[in-house]
Parts: sequence; C-alpha cells; structure tokens
Amino acid sequence: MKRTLIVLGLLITLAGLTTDARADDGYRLWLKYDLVSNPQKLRDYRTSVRGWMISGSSRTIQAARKELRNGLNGLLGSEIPEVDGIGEGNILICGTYRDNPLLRGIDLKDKLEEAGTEGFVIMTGKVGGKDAIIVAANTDIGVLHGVFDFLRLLQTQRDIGDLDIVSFPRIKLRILDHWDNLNGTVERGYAGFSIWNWHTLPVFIKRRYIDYARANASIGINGTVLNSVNADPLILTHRYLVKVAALADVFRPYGIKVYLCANFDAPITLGKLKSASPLDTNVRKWWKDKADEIYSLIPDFGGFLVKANSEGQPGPSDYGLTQADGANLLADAVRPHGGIVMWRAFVYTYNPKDRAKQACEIFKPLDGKFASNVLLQIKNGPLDFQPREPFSPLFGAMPKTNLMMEFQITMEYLGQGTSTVFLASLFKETLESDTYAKGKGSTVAKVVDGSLDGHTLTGIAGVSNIGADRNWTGNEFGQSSWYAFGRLAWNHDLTSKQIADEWIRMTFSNDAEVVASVERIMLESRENVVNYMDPLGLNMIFGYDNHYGPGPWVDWSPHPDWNSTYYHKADSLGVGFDRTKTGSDAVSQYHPPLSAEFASLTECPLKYLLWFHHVPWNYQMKSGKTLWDDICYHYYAGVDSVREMQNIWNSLKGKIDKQEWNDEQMFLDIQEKEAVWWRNACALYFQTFSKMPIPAGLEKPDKTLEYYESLKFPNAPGTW
Ligand code: GCW
Repeated sequence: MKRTLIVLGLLITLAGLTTDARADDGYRLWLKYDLVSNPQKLRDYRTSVRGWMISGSSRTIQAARKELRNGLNGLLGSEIPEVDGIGEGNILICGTYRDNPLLRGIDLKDKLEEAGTEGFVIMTGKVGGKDAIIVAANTDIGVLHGVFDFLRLLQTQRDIGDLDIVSFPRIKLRILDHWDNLNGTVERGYAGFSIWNWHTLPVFIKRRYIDYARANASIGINGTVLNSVNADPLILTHRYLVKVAALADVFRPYGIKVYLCANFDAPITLGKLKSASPLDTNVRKWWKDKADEIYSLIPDFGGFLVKANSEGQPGPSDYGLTQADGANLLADAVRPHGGIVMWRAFVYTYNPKDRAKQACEIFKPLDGKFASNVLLQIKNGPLDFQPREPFSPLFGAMPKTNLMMEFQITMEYLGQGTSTVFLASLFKETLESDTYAKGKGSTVAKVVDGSLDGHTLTGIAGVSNIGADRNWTGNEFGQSSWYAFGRLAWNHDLTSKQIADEWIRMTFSNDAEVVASVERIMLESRENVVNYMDPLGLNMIFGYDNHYGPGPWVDWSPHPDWNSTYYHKADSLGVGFDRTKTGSDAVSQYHPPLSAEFASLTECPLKYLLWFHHVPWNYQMKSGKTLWDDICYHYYAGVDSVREMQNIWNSLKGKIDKQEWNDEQMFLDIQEKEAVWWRNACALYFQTFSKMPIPAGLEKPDKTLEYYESLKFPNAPGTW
C-alpha cells in the first residue's frame, strides 16, 4: 500500500512537472516556432522544404540563418538540413540577388525593384529545373525580413504551394519610443522596470536585448528611442553613450537603429554654457561636437527625439524663439552624419481656452520652416492618447513639413497593464480618417506615408509597452498591440482582423474555434473600454496624475487643463465641450466638409458628440433615448461586454496553454471589477448634474460617489 502511494505520488509529481514544463510564460512572444499542429499542413511543409540555404555572411545573414534553423526545426519537428545545392529540389533558397547565383536564373528584376531596400520577394518557382521556394531581396536586411515573413506563413498555417509575394514598408521610420528613465523606472510603464540595464552595460549583454531585436525585426520595426522624452541629459555623456553604442551593436544586424531623447538644456547642464539658445554660436558648436562624438561611437546613430517647452521641459520658447528654431538647431548638428530629428508637437500651455487647439495654433504657422531632416511627431489625437479622440488636425494642416505619427502602445488611458485591449482598431481608426486636405480620400495614412504631399522622409512611432516582466508586456495581450503597431507601420492596409488572426495563431493556437473566439475578444475590446470609460466623445476624466481609474470629479489642479472638469464641462444643463463657433471653434481647424460635420449637432458622429458639443441631458438622441439614458446605456454595455469577454475566454479552457489561459482569466477578472468601478463612479458623478435616474432595469451602483472619490492610489505603477 505504502509503495503504491509512493509510486502514485511520484507519478503525480511527474505529471505536475510535465505540465509545468509545457506551461508557456509568454517570453517567446509570437516567435514560438512550436510544431505545426495540422498534420496535413505539416506533411505539405515537409515536402516543400526538404532543405534550405541562405547566402551571404554578414551578421544580418547569420541572424537570418539562425532564425531559419530554429524556426524550421521547431515548426517541422525535425532537423531540416542546410544544403549547398538544389539537389532533388524542394529547397528553400534565401539571399540577395548579388550573393546568390542561383537566383540569377529567375526573372526577379521588377519584383525586387518594388521590394526596395528593406522589402523582399517570396515566391515559388523552378530553379535549375527543380521546384523551389525563393526568399529574395536587394539587401541582407530585406532577406531577414523575408525569412521572418516566410516563417510566419508556416506559423499561421498558410498554403505555401503557390507563393507570389512582394512586400515592402510604406513608411520609412518605424520606431518604438521607450519612456524609460536611467534609474530603471518607466514612465507610463506597466510591465515592470526598464529592459535596459544601464548599470551593467556596456559589458553585459542580456539575452533579452537580442530577443527584443528579433521580435522587432520580425514585424519590421527599424528604430528604437531608448530613453524617455522627459530626458535626463546624462544620456548624452560619454559614459552613457558607450552603453548606447553597445545596444546599437546588438540591434544593428536586425536593421534597428538607435535614437536618443535629447534634453534641450544639455549645453547648460553638461556643457556648462550659460544658455541653450539656438542663436548662440557656442550652443551650436556644442551640439555639433556632441553629434560628432555620438557618431564616432555609433556611425549609424538615427538621431534625436525632443520634447521641448512641454510639461516643464526646456525649449526654444525660453529664448523667445520658435519650435522650428529649436528643431533646426539639432537638425544642423546631425545632418552631416545623415541623422534626423523627431520634434514633438505635444506642446501646450496650462491655461488655454481650448488645449485641443494649441498644437495647431503653435505649429501650423511654422509649416515650411523646419529643416528637411526634421519630422514633426504628432500624437494621433489633439489631446493625449485618450481611448478615443478625433485625429489631430495637424495631419492635413502642414503640407510642407515631414509629419510623423505618434501612437501610444502602453495603455496609460486604456486600462494600463491589466486590461485586454487590442489597439489595432484605434490605430486603424486614426489612419483611415479622412483629413480632406486635398479633397476626399486624403487620409491620415496618406499624410503619414508621405504620398499625399510627396514626402520621402516619413515616420511612425509607438510608445512602447515593454518592460522587464517575463512576458514583456505584463498582460500577454499587450504583445498583440506591439505586434499590430509593427505590422501596420509596415503596411497600414492590413486590417485589424488580419493582424489579430496572425497574432492569435502565432501566440495561442491555430485551432479554428480559438482563433474565432479570441479574435472576437480582440476586435471588440477597444470599443468596450471606450463604452465604460469615455462614451460618446467624453475624455480626460481619469484619476489625477496616475491616470488610473475614473476621476471625473478632479478639479483641484492648479493647471486648469489638468482637471477633468475642464474637459467634460458637466453642469445642470448638459455635458460636453463646445468646440463649435459658439465655443472654442476647434472645428474650424478641420477641413470642410469635416468642419461642418463636426460642428453640426445632428451630423456630428456620435462617437465624437461630447468632444465637439455641450449637449443637454434631455436631448433626444437618434436612438430615441435622452442623452442621459444613452450615456448610462453605454456605461452598462461596456461592463456587459467585459463579462462577455470573460465568457468567451472561459469557453476556451483546455484549448489554450494552461498558464496563458490562467493569467488572462485573472486579468479579465481585474478588468471586470475596474469596468464596474468606472461605470458606477461616472454614472453617479454625472447624475449629480443630470439629476435623472439610472434607467430602470440596470443594476444600481452598490457604493456611493463619496466612496469612489475617496479612493487613492499613491503607488499606482508608471507614474514616474
Ligand atoms: O500623457 C502625458 C503623460 C506623460 C507624458 C506626456 C508626453 C512622457 O501623462 O507621462 O510624458 O504625455 O507625451 O510627453
């Protein structure tokens, strides 16, 4: 009996160990390369790829070779040999036209011309009379991108019998912005500390730095800004630049350049000069010398990102000069080295009539004044990464300036680290918005990819959601927004559904039910958050400073536009910010017919209603409900849909890796509680103005408004 028990115990322990060994901790991101689960597909792939070859010897090609080896062996479940000839055929041939003589027998000229410097061609064809799959490019980095794309075809179990793909990026600079501080904290970071260990650099190269580069290269990201826009000047000292150079060296083979945030006052703080004025020749020399020093250490350094005269940061206005004067100062310094400057348009004063108008007021008159190697980096909306904003009217207002997009992948205002929100929908909504700058069809995407105004220096940035958490993003679904950012930066024509589909297959499973169910969760997730946080165009009603949870009552900041009340303007008559002619007239910053549409109470899209209008509580909506009832129903629908997300996820138990499933179940639990918190707090707060009852049949808040107002979160993550 005793022996049986021991054996039983041993078996249970072993079973436990096996389960744990299979448990996925999310570290591998979307590059898992697990065995292809569909037996038919597996057979097809094994037949089509009997061997592989890759030509060239650069570090980039070595990285591609390693990726191919690991990827193919993992996906196909056995050692697929690297070969040096086409043999019996069915070989995967990768390389540049220049390095691989086998490719010269195929007519690739037109396709390669289209592929450009970073793109690639993937096609099936005959090489030396034998069947082959070809991954060809003009450059080694193009080959690496092609290898990742080919592996993605297998990961997502696509048909590879008849391939004819030409792929190239539509936007030149595709960049992750890290808001990482030198002390290891991450501003608005919800996935632990910074992944950069400045203390152990430049000697200690963490495995994670390489995997970071792999992940980014696999989705076409080609730049990274290592430090926060609230920049510590220390990053520009030699001691840190040597560390930056070490990271640049890790990223180089993956086609990723490093950029740094520069503090405008660095000539004073580091250079001991009396001023940082762009007109001061010593200041100009200081920046030139600094640029020379940086490029001597990092010959392919990308350039600077600057936040100036915003939220306490120094800048050219300190000397009575324009934002363009400031940007051009740094642009001059990096120009001889081929560097660029990304200058942020997130500039505002604290007591404006309408903060949403300020960026346009400040920057539009400067159109044409920025140096050719400057890009003006504009947040997607006029304010600040809200769950929903109309697009910033600067897109479409400065045809003579290189304008780049800034999205926020970290979810400062979208549930932070715990909520499940797939941001592709938000990114797409902005990119597809029509600015009407040159008539119908002048989309934000066309401004950003340069096609509307004929710009070639184009860019898109995403504020990173990456931290030292084992799975990189805290909630594993955060990975999907990082993934989506890269995929859209490469090709903004992809749909949210296509991107979700890829990510789910690579991350969780190719099982049709899993794909369909998780896709539903992801595609609806952003609207759900909007519904329970900021329906009908409400915005900026978050907890003070940490932006965690609801805070529509916040009215105590000395900066008027840091108060929620400044934005929602609730009173006994109604709610919303009048941005029509009778109010701030922000509508006039948009081109017709959009300006008129936004200005009209009846034509304004409902999703922006309270962004542009102060609407009476008893206003009859198109739905037949009063505004008050409609707001309530949105809040309640938001909570219901989070519960629906929970139901869907619960139905997938056993179909997804146990650890990944458990983690998400717990995060959804948090999200449900937070959704109820938002709903109750906002309904109770706005009710103090509307004086109308929460519609019959809806569950009544179980706590008082005073309770919600009393909640404090001094240690909420990401604050500084
Ligand atoms: O939304 C605000 C954030 C700040 C951030 C700022 C910016 C880096 O709350 O934390 O500072 O935007 O974009 O500069």
